[in-house]
Amino acid sequence: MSDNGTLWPLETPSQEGLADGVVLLRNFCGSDAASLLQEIDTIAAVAPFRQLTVPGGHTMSVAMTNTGTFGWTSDRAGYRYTTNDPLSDRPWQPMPRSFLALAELAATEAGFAPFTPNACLINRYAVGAKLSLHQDKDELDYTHPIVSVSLGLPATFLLGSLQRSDTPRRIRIESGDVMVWGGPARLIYHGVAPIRPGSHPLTGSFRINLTFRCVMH
Ligand code: MD6
Ligand code: FE
Repeated sequence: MSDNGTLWPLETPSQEGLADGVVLLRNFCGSDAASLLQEIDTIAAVAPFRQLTVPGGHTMSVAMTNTGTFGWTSDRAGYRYTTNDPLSDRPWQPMPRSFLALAELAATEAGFAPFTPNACLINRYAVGAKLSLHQDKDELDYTHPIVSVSLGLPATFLLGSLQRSDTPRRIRIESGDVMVWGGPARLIYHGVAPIRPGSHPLTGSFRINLTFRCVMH
């Protein structure tokens, strides 16, 4: 099955090295998009998307939920991984096999095998939502890569460097694209520019991003 509507050009899978340790797999999972989104609906029915508060006190524009042994969360006390959803105090739901298989395959394709994630952060962006420049550094073990899957509305990904002050490169990311990120790039600054208005055949006015991580335990 294809997620290709008339307005959405069909791209052949291809691989781009964006920086040392950053590989973009274009349209790697376009044909899985509908079934991935169905799994996400099932997950969000139990662990709903929520806009978290950061330690500084502001509310994130991106709404989040998780699947896997660990889930990322934030509140006034800080950022951390938890085994239970703070909203329900029940464990996050097990990661669907299809998610695990996709993450493993993408990591292998990018040269980061073996990779067995135990956390999947699910981000939902409405139009205007953004993610400020940050490093992913709550995982404790940086030998593992991160696999990032984009679905729905396109985004401008901000790809920085190890120094926050460097101006990030702007990279257009579309539904089905998978970015794999590790080794020398594991701690680079990155973010997502405000999502532009639009409509995608599978997600309407949203962008969804999955980031698969291996959290130390
Ligand atoms: C997003 N992604 O694309 C947010 N982090 O919605 C991330 O913050 C991210 O895509 C680390 C590695 C890849 C990513
Ligand atoms: Fe990140």
